[in-house]
Formats: sequence, structure tokens, C-alpha cells
Amino acid sequence: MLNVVIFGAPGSGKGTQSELIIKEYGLDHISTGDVLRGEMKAETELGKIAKDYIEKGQLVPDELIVDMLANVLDSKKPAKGVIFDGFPRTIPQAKALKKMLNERGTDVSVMLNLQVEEEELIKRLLERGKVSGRSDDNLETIKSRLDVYHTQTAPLADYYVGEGKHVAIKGMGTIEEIFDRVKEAINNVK
Ligand code: B4P
Repeated sequence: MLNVVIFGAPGSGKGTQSELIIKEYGLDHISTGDVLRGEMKAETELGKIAKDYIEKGQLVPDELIVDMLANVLDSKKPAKGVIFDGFPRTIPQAKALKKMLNERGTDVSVMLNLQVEEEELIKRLLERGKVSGRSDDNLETIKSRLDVYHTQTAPLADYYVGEGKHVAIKGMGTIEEIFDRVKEAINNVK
């Protein structure tokens, strides 16, 4: 099984690179952001709770996300492996993911850390906001998302360095240039 965690600040290209990885390697895709937006659209209990957090640029509480992820993982029954996009975002989520995968006889193969300058992140998200209709792609929310990223999510890089799974990827440049770097990193662990 090839299990890839794609990691980075909001707007770093996680969703964008995930789509290319899925095509190239035939992995199943789990994006916690997409699942949450689906729940919000369907106005489920989880969706209503998530909406409050997402619109403030905050993380949805770990317990909710971990339960949600376990359900999605069981419904997929992945054949080749999974790309985890936007999960984990905190150390408790990373530990929960390890446990979930170990219980299913597998583990994280590699964590790709997309590194993009702050100014570029803001530019990309504001640009996306013009067409996405996403309630969190506005300047005020983007700034809180970046704060949350620095305080709660960025420390996860060290966790994966400790696990021997961390690979830094320069996330500036064209989508194709970045994907070449991503493929090189994945092919090294395959
Ligand atoms: P996500 O849906 O994961 O969204 P994201 O981090 O904003 O976006 P992503 O990184 O995938 O976007 P991309 O760069 O591809 O999360 C949304 C919210 O959900 C979170 O804030 C949080 O509240 C909640 N949430 C999700 N997961 C959670 C978890 N595990 N725990 C708790 N809460 C959770 O794309 C950005 C834009 O850049 C696009 O328009 C793209 O076209 C463009 N772009 C990409 N690469 C480019 C390049 N090389 N050059 C120019 N533009 C590029």
C-alpha cells in the first residue's frame, strides 16, 4: 500500500497536487476539506458544527474529524493506497491516523510538505475566492487560517521528521514543475 500524506499551508497546492497524484498512481483520495464541505452542503449535524469553525478559519475539533475519517476509510476499502489531503492537521490527528492504519495492517509511506511563501498563499486563495464561492476564501478568514496553520499544524512537520517520513517539496513554480518534484519523492519510497 502506498499511503501519502500531502501537507502544507492553506493554498499550498494540496488539493491541486492530489488530483495529479491520483491519476498517476491510482490512489484513493480522502480530502477532509471536501468531506466537510459535502456535509455542510447536505446540512447534516456534522456539517452545521463544521460550518461555524470553517467560516472563522479554525480547525474542526479532532474527535469529530477522526470519527469522520474512520468512516470514510472503511467505506473506501482502498486497493493501492490512499492520498490523505488536509489530514492530519494536528498531532492528535497524526497519532490517530497511525493507529487507524496500523489496525488495518498498513502505515503512512511518506509525508510531502509543500512549502510556499506566505504572500503567494494569500494571492492564490484570494484568486480562488473570486470563483470558488467558498465562505473561507476571504482575506480575514485566510489570515486566521494561516495563524492556525502556524500554531497548530506546522509543528506536525517535526512529528513526521521523527517518524522518518518527512519530505520537503518546494511548492513555488508551475503546477507541472511542482508535480515533477512530488513524483520524484513518491518514486523514492515506492
Ligand atoms: P481544505 O479544504 O483542506 O483547504 P485548503 O487548505 O484551503 O486548500 P488546499 O491547500 O487544498 O488548496 P490548493 O492549495 O490546492 O480545508 C478547508 C478548511 O476545512 C480548513 O480551514 C478547516 O477549517 C477545515 N478542515 C479541513 N481538514 C481538517 C482537519 N483535518 N482538521 C480540522 N479541520 C479541518 O489550492 C489553492 C488555490 O491555489 C487553487 O485555486 C489552485 O488552483 C491554486 N494553485 C495551486 N497550485 C498553484 C500553483 N503552483 N501556482 C498557482 N496557483 C496554484
